[in-house]
Amino acid sequence: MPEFMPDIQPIRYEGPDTKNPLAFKYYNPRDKVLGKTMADHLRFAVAYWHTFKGTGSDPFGPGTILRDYNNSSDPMVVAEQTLRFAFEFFTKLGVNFWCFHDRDIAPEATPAEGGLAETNRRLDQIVKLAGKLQKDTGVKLLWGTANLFSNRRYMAGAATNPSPVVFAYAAAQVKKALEITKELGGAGYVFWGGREGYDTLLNTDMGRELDHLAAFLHMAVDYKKAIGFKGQFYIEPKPKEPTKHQYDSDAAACHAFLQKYDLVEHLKLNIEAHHATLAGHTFHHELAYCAANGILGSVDANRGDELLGWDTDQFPTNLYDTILAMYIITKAGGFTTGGFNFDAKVRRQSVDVVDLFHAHIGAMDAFARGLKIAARLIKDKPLDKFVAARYKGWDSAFGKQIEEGKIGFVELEQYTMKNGEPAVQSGRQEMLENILNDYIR
Ligand code: XLS
Ligand code: NI
Ligand code: NI
Repeated sequence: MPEFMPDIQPIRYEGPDTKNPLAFKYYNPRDKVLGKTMADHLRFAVAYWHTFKGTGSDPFGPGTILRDYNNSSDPMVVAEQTLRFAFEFFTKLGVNFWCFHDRDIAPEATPAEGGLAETNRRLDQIVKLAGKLQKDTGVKLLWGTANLFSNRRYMAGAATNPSPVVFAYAAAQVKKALEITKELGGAGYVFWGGREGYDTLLNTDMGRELDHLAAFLHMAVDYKKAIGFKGQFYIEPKPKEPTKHQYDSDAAACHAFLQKYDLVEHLKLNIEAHHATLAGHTFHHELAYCAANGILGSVDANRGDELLGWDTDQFPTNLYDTILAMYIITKAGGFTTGGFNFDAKVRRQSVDVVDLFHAHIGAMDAFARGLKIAARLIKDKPLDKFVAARYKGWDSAFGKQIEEGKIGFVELEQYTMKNGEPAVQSGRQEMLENILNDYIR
């Protein structure tokens, strides 16, 4: 098989002092941090859609990015060439995982070409090749998913569509996506509510749509059991885009939905950094919410732009974000089935293959550096010690009585009458921010 990128050598770790832009400065996969290799902590994955199917198009113009693997008029030849390019990219970059939507890897057939049956046949053909390439390279599938938002049939949603006929089509599509994810040994499967939301409430029965979304997820859980798929299910919060309001708007909204419909034992969350920001939260907040509630599953790593209000899907480079993410994730026990999927795309002017490498190398280094700094914070405990001291009143006999539900308002009133005005204590935010900065070395 001829190489697609003969000029690019496998990316190696060269350490922080290297001036080679095609080398890792911090990500050394075999390096051990807190008793685990960096590769095992970080479980990096490449997102097929942005990295291999992204063309740089925006609302003002078509794509700018031309790739050699797109050089055929036969879409199945393009699909095979894209897959081969992708596995060469994974191998040269040194990532162990990938993620895809069904429609990223194989082109959907029109009704005239044979509809769903032909679409599924095409998928099977590509999945067979993907299985072989996975075996040859050792690269694994972090998660699969279905694209339930691009085709015009899904313009009013998939599981939340006003028509049961569309609901059925979406179910058929997810059934197949689960089968191929299982076949490729996927560690997980993601449900992101593509167009599950509304553009206007004037035409929407919200309560009914939410019931339908839950019914759909229960059917997926049943089918997962039926075929013996062992991967973890995730739901991915996002507040808006493409709809004005998405039902799975943030971690807390997803958690409430999963609890209401008895789904919380079946799905964890896939937190995307910039979806958090779009929801008016920090990435740190969404991860911390999940950790506090035992629903942290996986991460879509990217960032937005503070001056642009839409989903820019840029590669993550902000060290505060990566340090705090690694701090929360590592303290919560680290990933089991999940990992960091770079749900990010290069900018419209970054038209060269080498730009894909720079983007991923920078993001991987940012998380590796974040991991090392977080590990030092975890070992030295400057923040943990402060937090423990701040809450120490709850460790007293009095605090314990409240936490254990042994006393109520009557006793608390008596206590307050006796003890009077509480002493206040500084939150020391500025000192803590300085401590955090001090660890960035
Ligand atoms: C879109 C989502 C999407 C999911 C997978 O904003 O992030 O890429 O991760 O469907
Ligand atoms: Ni996104
Ligand atoms: Ni995503």
